[in-house]
Amino acid sequence: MERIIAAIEAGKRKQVKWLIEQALLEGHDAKEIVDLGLLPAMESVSRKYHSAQFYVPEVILASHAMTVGTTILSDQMEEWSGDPIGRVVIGTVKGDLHNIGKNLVAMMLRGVGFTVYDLGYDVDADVFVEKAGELEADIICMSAMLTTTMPEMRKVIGRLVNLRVRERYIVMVGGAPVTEVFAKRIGADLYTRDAGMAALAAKETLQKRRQELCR
Ligand code: B12
Repeated sequence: MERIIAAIEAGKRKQVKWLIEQALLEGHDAKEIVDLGLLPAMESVSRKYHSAQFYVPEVILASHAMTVGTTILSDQMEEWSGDPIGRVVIGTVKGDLHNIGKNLVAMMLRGVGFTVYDLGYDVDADVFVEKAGELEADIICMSAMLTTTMPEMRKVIGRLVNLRVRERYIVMVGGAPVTEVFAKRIGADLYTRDAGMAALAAKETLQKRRQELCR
């Protein structure tokens, strides 16, 4: 795991790919590699960026190496054999290009059995609403990493309310500047601090909602 962390920090994409493939061959599972390799690597990159040891070019290289890792591990997690437990539409809100955290949330959701439609980053409020309708999603997940883009989340919820379809969806929000208080204030249903908790909370909340509808 230390070598994976070092390779991500150094932005060495080929090495990251090779090391993750080796780790999988040695029997480590995808979640373990995320928890002990990918997440600590990005935490370390964030710290180094914060303390000016890293600048934007190094962060971009590390992000690309991280994406190599999440792509390989997503493929692993997609090997879900049971019926999907629900549908999720996920994206990073308009004006925001940060997608590492969002990718991790998508991966974890797939890991617990959701079918996930990833809309990418810089996603317009109308696209969230249209795609959720088109794909008959159960959950809309929004990620924001900039304080300036957080209001986009409120905008999406506003659109759902105006179209009278708000009750159809569980709206889940997250990202480093997002808080429980903010989530409540904008009328979201769910907030969690990290990707692992997001997947479990999404599953639990959807199951609860279905049980309530059956009563
Ligand atoms: C990597 C990075 C970049 C990369 C992004 C690459 C990419 N492909 O994503 C690049 C270099 C492109 C970039 C650009 C910019 N960035 Co930047 N970036 C970062 C950095 C260093 C790390 C972010 C990250 O990936 N963290 C790791 C992931 C795993 O964590 P995470 O995203 O928080 O996700 C976790 C949780 O939040 C949660 N989660 C995330 N999404 C969701 C969604 C749901 C539904 C749920 C439930 C949970 C959840 O789960 C995840 C995993 O557990 C942060 C610093 C920091 N300390 O966070 C700055 C940071 C976010 N950037 C910042 C800024 C200002 C910018 C720029 C404006 C330029 C600049 N001056 O640096 C541009 C903006 C571009 C744009 N329009 O978006 C600021 C934001 C300040 C603010 N509060 O608004 C930060 C905080 C740095 C700082 N201290 O100044 N950045």
